[in-house]
Formats: sequence, structure tokens, C-alpha cells
Amino acid sequence: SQIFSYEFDTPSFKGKTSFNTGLYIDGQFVEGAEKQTHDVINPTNGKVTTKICVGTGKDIDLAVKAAQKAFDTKWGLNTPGSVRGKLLNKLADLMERDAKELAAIESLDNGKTFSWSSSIDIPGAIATIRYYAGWADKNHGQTLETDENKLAYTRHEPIGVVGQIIPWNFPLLMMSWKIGPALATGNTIVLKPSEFTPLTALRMIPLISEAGFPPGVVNIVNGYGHIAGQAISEHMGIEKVAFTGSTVVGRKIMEAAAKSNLKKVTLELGGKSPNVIFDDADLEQAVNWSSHGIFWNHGQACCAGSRIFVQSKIYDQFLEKFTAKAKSLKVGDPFATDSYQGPQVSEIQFNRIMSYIDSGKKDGATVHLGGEQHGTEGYFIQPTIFTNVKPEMKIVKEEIFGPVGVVIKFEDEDDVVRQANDTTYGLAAAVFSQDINKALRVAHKLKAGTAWVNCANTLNPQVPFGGYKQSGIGRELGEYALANYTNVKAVHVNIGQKM
Ligand code: TXE
Repeated sequence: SQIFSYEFDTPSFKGKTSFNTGLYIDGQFVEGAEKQTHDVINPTNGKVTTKICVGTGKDIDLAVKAAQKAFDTKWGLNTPGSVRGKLLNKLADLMERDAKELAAIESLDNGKTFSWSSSIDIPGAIATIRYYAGWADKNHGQTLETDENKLAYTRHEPIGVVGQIIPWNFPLLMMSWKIGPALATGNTIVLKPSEFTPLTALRMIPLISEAGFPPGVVNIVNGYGHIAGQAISEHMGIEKVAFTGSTVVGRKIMEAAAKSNLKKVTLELGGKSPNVIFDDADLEQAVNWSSHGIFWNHGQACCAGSRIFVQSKIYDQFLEKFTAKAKSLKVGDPFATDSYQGPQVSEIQFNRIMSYIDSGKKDGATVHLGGEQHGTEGYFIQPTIFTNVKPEMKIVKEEIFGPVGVVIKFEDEDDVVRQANDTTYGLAAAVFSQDINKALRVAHKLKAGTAWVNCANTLNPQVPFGGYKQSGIGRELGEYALANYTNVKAVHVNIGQKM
């Protein structure tokens, strides 16, 4: 495999990076059984950044074998939680040391601005690893009251080899959400990054090794979803798969799990999250958070507040201020210090979003702002606002995953709860009102795994995240995520009963 060396000479970051682009199996870099490579594209200009190795089923198989061996001999029940926690803390320290470089690689690869990757993605990933370092020796079972002849207790045991398939919208952050709880609880990992954004995962490998994780504990196999991802989903030696990505692929993963070994499945899928603004909201704050809700990360957030419901009395005023806010967001080079929004991640995503915008236009919605490509090079799209939409339009029903919001008028509480819940998704929701009773009442009525009150798109490692309905299965983050990676063993000990 090859070494990728790159020099950043940008207004935001100057410095070098250099790392191996191979598959990482059993603590070694390899080229992969089929010696296939994949071009990584820079979304800012459409040019090739580097080639990386991509794996196939044979490589997944080798990675699973290495992970199983590591689980049986060096990790799992062989390493106490306190030691696992220490290694995770060391990994977080090393990520902190190299944080700016990691942020620069993320921006190069994904197109998100350096100011976001260095203030949200990388610090968030570090905080997540640290949070789970703390759990590593605190995931206790219970002692259970039965009768005086018995001692009954539970153990939270690691599952074994887990597969993790991650997306491109928050590459390193999603990697940390996956590896943090899995390693803290003693599992070994076969992880596949997205083929669109493989670079930060590769840059993490030397840090994982330097932190002291034994070979085979974390295996990273880049590759295509339908090949390497599919191989993970159907592998008989993988007992649990965690996935973040599209609902379409989530279904395939469940199906492959069902058809193979019934591996446990957690899914974090798409969304079409409602953002509800009542007429008694702090208008300026509601505007700012709503803008963050839909335009942050170029709309490429599964919890993006893409359906913005505004109460009729303040509709015109909100729209005017929201439009002014959207116009003020600077679209451009992710490494320029004043850019808010960079390019969409790939040509495929660019085309997908533009076709949604076209469908909105054809269906008769009003393009209130934007609606076009920004510039001529790379995959930039203008922040876009649609009004005069109808519930059956594709732009109202389907996840666009771009900087495109629909603004919808509502009359009263019942009306907005009905409209907001009229979706197959249920990932997140936001409510803006200064009446705390109303805000909480509505937050409780919205069918979503996360409800924000007077804020949007804020996440913490301590707080669980996941979906109702077709937005997913299970919860990531917080104590809840530990259950995804543990089997509960009930132990019955006879201390007096005679047969
Ligand atoms: O996702 P995919 P795509 C949504 C968003 C976006 C749409 C399509 O709406 O527009 O999905 O994006 C791997 N077996 N989200 O096509 O394909 C793939 O290699 C196993 C929401 O890029 O789901 C990658 O690692 N794995 C979202 C990962 O799945 C497979 C984040 C995600 O890619 C596979 C991303 C297969 N058959 C997209 N096919 C969120 N929830 O945050 C692909 N993959």
C-alpha cells in the first residue's frame, strides 16, 4: 500500500500530513486480496486527492479472524475495564495532540469547513472517546433478589467481534460513536468507513497503535458498501453490526443479518425532522437556531431540521429574517476563514440534491431563496428555502440531505403536532416557544428520538441519540449505547437448596 503525503497551505491551517492508505488488519497494513484501489475525490474541485486500497469479502474474512483471535487472547475478558479505559483515554490524548491535522484532513476529504471540523467534529470525537473511557470499568451487572438459597447476578459481557459501517457526513465523529462504546465494553472491531471519506479513519490507525491497543482489536477495512459492507452484514463470525447511513441500506443490513446468523443490529438512519416555531418564541434565536438546524454541515445531518413549521401570526416576519440569515451564510472554500458552507460531499450527492430541488420546482413549490449550484467548480449548492409546499411533495416527504429547507405555515398546536408527525421518520424535532409548558407538551407529543427545546442540532456524548419509526433501531451515545455491545449473562448460584 501507499503513503499519502499532503501539505496544507491554507488560510486556516498550514502543516503536513502523511499516512498509509492500506487496509489495516491484525495490526498490519495490507493491500487487500484483490489489490483494488479507489480514487478519493476532493469535493471542492472534483479532483483526485489520493488512491486508497479497498477490500472485498476475503479481506473482511481475514479481519474477522484477526478480531476473533484478539478477542479470545488479548481483549474481551482478558483485559480489565480499567485498562481498556486507560487506552481509550490515551487515544483521546493523541487525538487532541493531532487535532488540527485531523480537522484539516476531514475538511479536505468531506468538504466541511475547517472552522466546523476543528470546533465540532474533532473535539466531539475526542469527547466521545473520553466519555466511554470513563464507562470502561463502570458497566456493572446487578445482584438480584430471589431467595436465601440462591445468589443470582448478571454480568455485562462483551459480544465478541462487532462490525461497524459508518457514513461520510461526520466521518471521525461517527467512528468515535462506534468504536468508543464497543472498545469500552471489550469487543473487537471490523470497521468500514465510507468510500467517500476514508481519510480520517486511516489517520487514526497510527494513533490506535500508539495508544497501545493490541493488534486485531481494531481492524479498518475500506471498501464499497455493496461489497465490503455487505460482507460485514452477512458474516457468520460477526455477532453484532452497527450502521449509520441511509434507510435503504439499513433494510439491506437487517436482511443480511436475518439471513446469516441473526447478528444483533443497530441502525441510525435518515430523518425529515420538524422544527416548530410558535408565535411566542424569541424570534431572533429561533431564526438563528433554525438556520443552524438546516444549513449546518451543508444540510448533511441526519437530524437536520428540514421541515420548518412557523405559526401563522409570525410567518412573514420569520421568513424575512430567516431569509436574511440564510443569505448571510458564506458559501466557499472550506479552508477560507469566513466560509460557513463548503461543497456537498460528492458528485452523487450534489446531483441527488439538485434533482430534489428540480422536483420541488416542477411540483409547483416556490423557490424563495437559492435553488441553484453555487459557482461552477466542485459540488457547492446555494442555501435554499422553499415555500408554498404541499404535504405530498417529495421535498416535504423525503430526506434531501442538503442545504434545502421547506417553510410551512401552521395555525395551532394540534395542527402542527399532526403535520410534524406526518412522516415515516422520527429522528429529531425542535420546538421554539417561551411558554415552557407548551414547549415541553409539544416536545413530548412529537414522535422523535431527540426533542430540542429552544435549540437545534446540539448533541452531547452523555445523551442518547437514535430514531423512532424508520429512523432506526437502538440508541447511540450515553449509557444506553453500552447495551448495544454487551450480552447480559444471568448467573444462578445455589447456596443451600437441596435436590
Ligand atoms: O448512503 P449509504 P449514501 C442518507 C442521506 C443520503 C442517502 C444516501 O439521505 O442522501 O443516505 O447516501 C455503506 N451493505 N444518509 O448512498 O449508501 C456505505 O459504503 C452494507 C443518512 O452515501 O447508506 C457507507 O459506508 N453497507 C446518513 C454507508 O453504508 C453498505 C448518513 C452509508 O452509505 C451497503 C449518510 C450495503 N449494501 C447518508 N451499501 C445518516 N443517517 O446520518 C452502502 N453501504
